[in-house]
Amino acid sequence: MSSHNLYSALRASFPADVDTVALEAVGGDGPTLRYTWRDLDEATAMMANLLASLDLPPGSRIAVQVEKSVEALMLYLATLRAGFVFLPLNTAYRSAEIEYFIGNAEPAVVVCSPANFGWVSKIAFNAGTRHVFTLDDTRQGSLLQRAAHHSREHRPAECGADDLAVIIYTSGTTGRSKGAMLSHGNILSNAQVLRDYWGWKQGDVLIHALPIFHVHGLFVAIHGALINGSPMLWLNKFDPAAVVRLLPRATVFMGVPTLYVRMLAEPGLTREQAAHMRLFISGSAPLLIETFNAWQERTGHTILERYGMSETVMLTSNPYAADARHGGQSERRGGTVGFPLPGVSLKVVDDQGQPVPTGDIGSILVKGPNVFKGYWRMPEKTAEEFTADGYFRTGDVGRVDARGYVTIVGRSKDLIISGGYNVYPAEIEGVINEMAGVAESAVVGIPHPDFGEVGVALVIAKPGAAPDPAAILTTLKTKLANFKIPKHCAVVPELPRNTMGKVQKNLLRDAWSHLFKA
Ligand code: MLC
Ligand code: AMP
Repeated sequence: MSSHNLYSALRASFPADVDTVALEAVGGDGPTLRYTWRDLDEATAMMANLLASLDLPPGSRIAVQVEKSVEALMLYLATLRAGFVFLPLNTAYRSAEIEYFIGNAEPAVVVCSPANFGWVSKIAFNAGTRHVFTLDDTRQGSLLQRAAHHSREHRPAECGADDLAVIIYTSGTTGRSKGAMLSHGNILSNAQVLRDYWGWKQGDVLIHALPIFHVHGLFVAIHGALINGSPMLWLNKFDPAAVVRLLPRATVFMGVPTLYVRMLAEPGLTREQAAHMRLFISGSAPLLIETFNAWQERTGHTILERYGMSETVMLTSNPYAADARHGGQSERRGGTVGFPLPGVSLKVVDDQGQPVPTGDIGSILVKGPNVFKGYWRMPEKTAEEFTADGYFRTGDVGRVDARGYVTIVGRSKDLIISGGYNVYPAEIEGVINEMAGVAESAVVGIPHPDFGEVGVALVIAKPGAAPDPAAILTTLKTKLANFKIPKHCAVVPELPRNTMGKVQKNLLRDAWSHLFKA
């Protein structure tokens, strides 16, 4: 039986009339394109049949680094449908990063943009990948050409709830990225909980403006709409003015805080323009209370903030309506991430792993059907991140107040979240430290009005050397994804250290925190 195949569950929620519009691709330079539910079903069948025809071993990974498009979404759904494992890759990743992911995941199939075929296929074939297809955001490339020869009918593969559906790479505090393994059951259970908790209903229309290579855009947004049979207004790239223009035709919007900050800069964002909307959701990074308040004032809507991560999908959410589990509280409280979602068990513990008193700060641990199956081929790392009683260590630091609201106050992991993307200082420091004339470096996150937080690189020169900060940033750009590049670099005489000799990043953050203050 195929009842645990995530695609089957989504397909079962399509509206009865499959000839209505499921996706309207708007914006950009191209024409507006409309895709019906039938298009979605048939195109994913054709792609799933193509994948099935390749005679791949069970559990094969399909690694995908392509620009956002409806066809890229179809490829994701087709991979689920065919029972293979989808591996999305940020389009910003450069060759060294892609080489690592492909080498580590050993995908059977790689799909890349036609423009990158030369270098990506070389990496893939060297790593033993048998098939490399191309797809761009204007429906060109070998993937669609090949899929066109396949049947529009396809029976979803039989899957168990614990079978792998997706691997999402998350960077590590030390060492290389880890592939978080999510099962059909992990993702589906979370989608069902969110459908109920956020009150999805008939008539909802989602504006989809996030990238689809991370949890927020790929799971929370897409599954939210599909599992409710709701159409999406689809933007391949976020454009604040375009989103504001679409508000009267939509009911739900999801964004990282930077998207809200940019929309607030649009004069067209008014109470009238947002009157048709039912729900604005924010997550992936802390939403500043100023943004929360400004949004309320401008639009009359209270943003609902939620919290999650790649390893767990969504964990907590402010209430959409009265939450009976919490005395019927319905307030969306700015600065908090709300209550643990139904089915999620969350505790805050001290350094000994003991629960702290209500309101005290500690490490956040979680358990639930949404929590992942472990890191790809890293059993020791997986074991380290789980407690003996099966809780996953999020690396986030927070508290739960007497009313049950969770607040994230910081992170124990050395992580910068910039515009909703995670940046690990250790990775950037490693690349800078290899450069000529550099003795050592420290990368810290400081406040930024647009991205929330950005990296600053502080570099110690080798004796007699004078490395050029601008050249350091230029070299970094050739090696790392653009969102990881620090927004400022300075050569400094020394780095503050504690008695153990460890660099005191908190002091550096304080010293540089005013750099981008408005
Ligand atoms: C782009 N740049 C960034 C950046 N995005 N720098 C830091 N942080 C970012 N997030 C770089 C660009 O390459 C460019 O550099 C310069 O900054 C200005 O770019 P821009 O034109 O302003 O950026 P834009 O293309 O408009 O992208 C900004 C953005 C995008 C906010 C739309 O970053 C975005 O879509 N963020 C969403 C990320 C997301 O979906 N996260 C969810 C993760 S899931 P240069 O040098 O080229 O000028 C997760 C779990 C959960 O966290 O809970 O949801
Ligand atoms: P990722 O590894 O990309 O999935 O990022 C997950 C991390 O993003 C979490 O561990 C948190 O640190 C952070 N995060 C997600 N949502 C929120 C939020 N609403 N507020 C603060 N931090 C968040």
